[in-house]
Amino acid sequence: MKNQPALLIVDLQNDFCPGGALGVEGGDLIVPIINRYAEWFQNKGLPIFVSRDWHPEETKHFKQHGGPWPVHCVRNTKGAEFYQDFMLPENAIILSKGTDPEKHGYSVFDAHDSENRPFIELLKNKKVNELYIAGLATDYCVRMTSLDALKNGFGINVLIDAVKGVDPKDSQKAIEEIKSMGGNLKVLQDVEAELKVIGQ
Ligand code: VGL
Repeated sequence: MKNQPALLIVDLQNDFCPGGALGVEGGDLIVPIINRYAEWFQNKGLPIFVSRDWHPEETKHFKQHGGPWPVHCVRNTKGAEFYQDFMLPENAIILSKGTDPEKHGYSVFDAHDSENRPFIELLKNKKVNELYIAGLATDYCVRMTSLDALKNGFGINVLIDAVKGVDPKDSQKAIEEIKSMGGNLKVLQDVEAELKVIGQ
């Protein structure tokens, strides 16, 4: 089957960037690289999905309700907005996750678009079978999303120059795990070379 790629940018939100409630060290440094990936996919007319953590005020995801995390990415707050330097592509499809107060919602496969359509349905509609994954955080949402993608039969490419994790050791482990399950690791140069020949 022909490859039908799509870009997936995970949780590039204020609360996950330095200064945010759950700031990932260096999370802001990947933003210019992500903008480059987005430009390539946009110019080639390929789908771009952008996820966001979009929690209610009360969720078992937060410490005060028995979960592991400080309050972050509460929907319609500054912390949940996309990071200022991220150039949200015009045609990006926004996916919200973590909306169910009973679930963590780490994986983008738990996310829905504005019409409540699940991510996997959107992928199938667009006949996407290969994801290029960037964003935050390597050891949580990027990891869970990558493993879910593989489980569901999608090819995946983790863009290792465009992801950052909460814990460097856990992030390294996550990358190795993804690789051992069949995921590819790529950098901008690899993807530029692949996309250059599309549509020529
Ligand atoms: C995430 C920790 C808590 C993530 C979300 O987006 O990777 N990490 N909630």
